[in-house]
Amino acid sequence: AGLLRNLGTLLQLRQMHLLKKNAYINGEWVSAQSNAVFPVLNPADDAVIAEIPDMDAADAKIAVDTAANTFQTWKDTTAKERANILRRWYDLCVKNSDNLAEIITAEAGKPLSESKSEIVYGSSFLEWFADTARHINGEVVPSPWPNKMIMVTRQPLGVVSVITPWNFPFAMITRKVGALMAAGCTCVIKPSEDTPLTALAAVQLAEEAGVPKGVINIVTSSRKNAPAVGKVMCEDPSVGCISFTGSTHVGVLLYGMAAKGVKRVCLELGGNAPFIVFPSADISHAVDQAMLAKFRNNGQACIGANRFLVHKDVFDTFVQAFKEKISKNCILGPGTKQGVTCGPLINLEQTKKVTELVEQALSKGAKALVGGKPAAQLGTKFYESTLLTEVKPEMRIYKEEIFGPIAVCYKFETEQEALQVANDTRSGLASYVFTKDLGQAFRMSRQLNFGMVAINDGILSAAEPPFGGIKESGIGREGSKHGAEEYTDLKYTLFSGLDK
Ligand code: TXE
Repeated sequence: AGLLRNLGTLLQLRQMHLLKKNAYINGEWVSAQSNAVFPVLNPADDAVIAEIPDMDAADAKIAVDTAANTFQTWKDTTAKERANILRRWYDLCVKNSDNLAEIITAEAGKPLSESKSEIVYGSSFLEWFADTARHINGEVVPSPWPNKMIMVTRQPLGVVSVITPWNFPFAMITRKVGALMAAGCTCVIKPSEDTPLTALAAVQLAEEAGVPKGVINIVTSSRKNAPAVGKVMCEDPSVGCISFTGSTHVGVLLYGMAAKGVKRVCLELGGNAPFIVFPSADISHAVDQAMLAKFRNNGQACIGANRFLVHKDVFDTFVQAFKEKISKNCILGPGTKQGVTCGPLINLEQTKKVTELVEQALSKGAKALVGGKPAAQLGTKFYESTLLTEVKPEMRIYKEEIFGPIAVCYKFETEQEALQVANDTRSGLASYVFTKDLGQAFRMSRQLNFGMVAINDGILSAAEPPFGGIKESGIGREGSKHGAEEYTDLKYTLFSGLDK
């Protein structure tokens, strides 16, 4: 019954060829060597959408070897060739955006409108890195010695192992693969077990765009096999870099394995973003932005606002307006349904985590002004959009990345207190500040210990700025002119004696 129900969803796809059910190695759509498969579920109704290869270490090794062999020729392509391929891939993603969006919604659960936005956002990295490819420049440095020349060039790192999460299953692939291809690297991707179909569809379009076989390889695996696949992807000597987006826990594990081979890492891990509202702020604007910063993708975003710190003078006004907006605008349901703004959570583990965090907070005195429990009548993975007040720093929900539709509010009295509370976390990814006081905005920008600070805005990711965090939120930057450089090493060549 489950399969039939989902066939209904997927038949809306105009391009059925984008629905791939095999992994992709050396330009071939392949099964696992063991022939094992695992199911991909629709989180809205728990139905099986597809069964795809459950690969293990042996398959990962083949993929890494393929990427290593292909690197020998790919590294010598011109920047212009790589730029043209990326541009064609970008064009195809835009052309197929409706189909790609349907696949995202089927396996990630987000509303179709959000899936479409993700395609626009994710594709923008391919366009950006098509341009960037031709600007990864070296330099010639004045030499301290007469008649000698110092040349500095940027060399691609080789094979990049790409491990991605389920929350932005398309954009996390394009942001990494666009950058590493621009730099001249090849890759093996292990997409999340929850959302492999989007990754496979994106790579089908890469093939159509003319990406040569072996440049991009995809190893699909269940959660059970992820550690074995991950070990090969981190420890094989021909891998030059591990690029990971996911939990801090797994990031630390991969970093440890990379350390054994002294490999480069690019880690984009969890956040605990403060959203600070000062008395001078335009409160109605702040509430609109809070809705975006909190409820986009149902709270499952690493830059999602995790703690709302609101000045005592505007606390009641902000909370009241926020409560009204949540009650009115958060419409729960399957992502395919017209008018739905909040889909299910991705899986049972995430639903359990959110449920426990809220239960613990309520039991210790927090108050739910809206929501506060699972929306079990809709399915096993739905949770009510929730607003909590009376939250204390000792509660887990205050300290941990919630990754769900729970807005947690805390009242502060002084700028100093807001800063101290905001910085009191081991994470350092995104932060948000609402104020009309320019001096205050400047002080916040300087003193907030986060990789990204948005002043009077609730959305800050794009292809142009450098995306990334400090402290336990990660290492390295994605997007921007720096994103492709992450996948290069500087090489210094000294020219001497050539004038003799
Ligand atoms: O992440 P995992 P999960 C945070 C968020 C969330 C929590 C747990 O707080 O609640 O992490 O989510 C692969 N070797 N973020 O469990 O486990 C896994 O298969 C190799 C923040 O989904 O880190 C998937 O492809 N790979 C975040 C990827 O790691 C392994 C996005 C991410 O899964 C592996 C997601 C192993 N041993 C969660 N174990 C963000 N920064 O946006 C797991 N994986």
